[in-house]
Amino acid sequence: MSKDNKPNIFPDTSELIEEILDKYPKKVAKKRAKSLVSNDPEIDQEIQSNIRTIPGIITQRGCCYAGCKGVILGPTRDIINIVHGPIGCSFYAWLTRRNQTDPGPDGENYMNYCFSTDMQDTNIVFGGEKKLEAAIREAYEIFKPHSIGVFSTCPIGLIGDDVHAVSRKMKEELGINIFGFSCEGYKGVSQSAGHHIANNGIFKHVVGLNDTDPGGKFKINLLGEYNIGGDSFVLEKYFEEMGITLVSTFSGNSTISQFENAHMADLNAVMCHRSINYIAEMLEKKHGIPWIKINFIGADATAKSLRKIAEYFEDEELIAKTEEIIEREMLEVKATIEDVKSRTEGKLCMMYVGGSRAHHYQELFGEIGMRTISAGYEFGHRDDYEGRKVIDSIKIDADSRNIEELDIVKDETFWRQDLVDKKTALENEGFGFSEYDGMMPDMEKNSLVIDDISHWETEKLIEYYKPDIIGAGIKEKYVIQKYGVPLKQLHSYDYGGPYAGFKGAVNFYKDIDQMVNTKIWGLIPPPWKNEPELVAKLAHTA
Ligand code: CFM
Repeated sequence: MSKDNKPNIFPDTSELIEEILDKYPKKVAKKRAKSLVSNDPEIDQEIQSNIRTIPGIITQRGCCYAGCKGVILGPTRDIINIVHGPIGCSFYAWLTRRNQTDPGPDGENYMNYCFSTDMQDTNIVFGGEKKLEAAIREAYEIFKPHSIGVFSTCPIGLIGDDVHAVSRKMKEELGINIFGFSCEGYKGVSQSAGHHIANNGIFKHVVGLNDTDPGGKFKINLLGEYNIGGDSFVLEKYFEEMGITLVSTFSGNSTISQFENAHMADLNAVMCHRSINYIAEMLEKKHGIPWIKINFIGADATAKSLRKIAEYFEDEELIAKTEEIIEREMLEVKATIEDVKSRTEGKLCMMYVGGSRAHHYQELFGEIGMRTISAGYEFGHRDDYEGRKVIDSIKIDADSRNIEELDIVKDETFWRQDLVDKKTALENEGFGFSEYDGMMPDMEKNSLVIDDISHWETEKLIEYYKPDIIGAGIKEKYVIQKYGVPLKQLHSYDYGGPYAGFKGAVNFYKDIDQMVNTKIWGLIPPPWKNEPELVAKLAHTA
């Protein structure tokens, strides 16, 4: 035991795993067992992920449409995104993700609107293509946008409306860019399929439309940063100060016009590997633009990422400016850590978020001395857990085969041989490109890694580990709080943030300090403590 009475090495998890699985029918237990791994960072371990959730298990996953419309295209302000489907699918399309935007110099911002074709019984029976045409025309007449995206919900695929044909027809009629996504909710096993479909659609219909040089000496795209709670605003300031031209961000605080120009950048910096690695790969294949993995969650991670970008450009002035920013910002970071650490050191957290965040936030918690005893993704793939080295060994199943892989060929006109050569030269000096080692090597021995965690499993873990805080989402929040454990929403940040960059790290330390040190949740007895509880057994085991 260390001086704060917390064990230095996490306890063996075999008993806990057994207890969790024991509740499941045999077949289910066998399947779930492959998604619960007692971590050992020293060895390669396989975790089952990106497969269908077993019916009956309460998952936190979203759908393909959520990943396409909500996650990737949702934060882009100057495109009208029409949801083709019943009105209910549009509720969560309306600013529930806290992806912020500034209105831009032209004020073209449709994010505070909600566009839906509002499909009714008759449209389901007789087809909704005419209604979609009318909706596109109406949206165009009112707003005169220069792009419209159409997003298919489940019934659209079932009744066979061709959103692509309608988009092509309307593109011709109205003379603006209009394109559709076959992102029906049931496609794939989670929102991850929607990310891929959105990446493909933007690459096919938008990227490369504008060859104007965006100007500046150092041009980058920031991929996989969505401006939740204003994160991108913090990062944009650093880039501006460094003299870096941010050609495009996919897709926090972004515009479609930026995407059109993305192939003119010199480097792709990838933040959320899960949701956007496809664009990075395609830009490299088609244009020769290299990509690096960066992370702006955590002060040390931010410093490391800014340095890596500066080093890539091999410019003394840029490197010096970067160091100046880091030194300046670290003053507040260090002072805040010094203040809060005595109250947060040794506390335990657990984290279950969609993809990258369950990994990225561990470092941020670590900076104030907190340890992650268990973490997992809702929909990450094996490479997000184990690193990209496993990509070739991932079995392609029917669900992933369903998602189109674009056939990308070299663009001779806009091929950056200079960048290809630069990459080779830097690689020879040990600079890492196209790398992501995943979450598991960064986690402690005996920490429990769980893919697509269920409510039952979460409850068992709370009883067993008694964590000081859990980072997850709205679907878990109130159940966990009733267990007396504070919950920080790591999707929407509740009402807080920004949490990216140095400023964001400072905000996070302060918020977490307050949360893990309040007694309030322990003072509210949950209903099951005072009221009778019904307990049932599964019929097959009774
Ligand atoms: Fe990437 Fe995201 Fe995430 Fe994600 Fe998401 Fe999100 Fe997330 Mo919620 S793109 S994978 S699909 S970092 S919306 S901004 S917080 S589940 S961990």
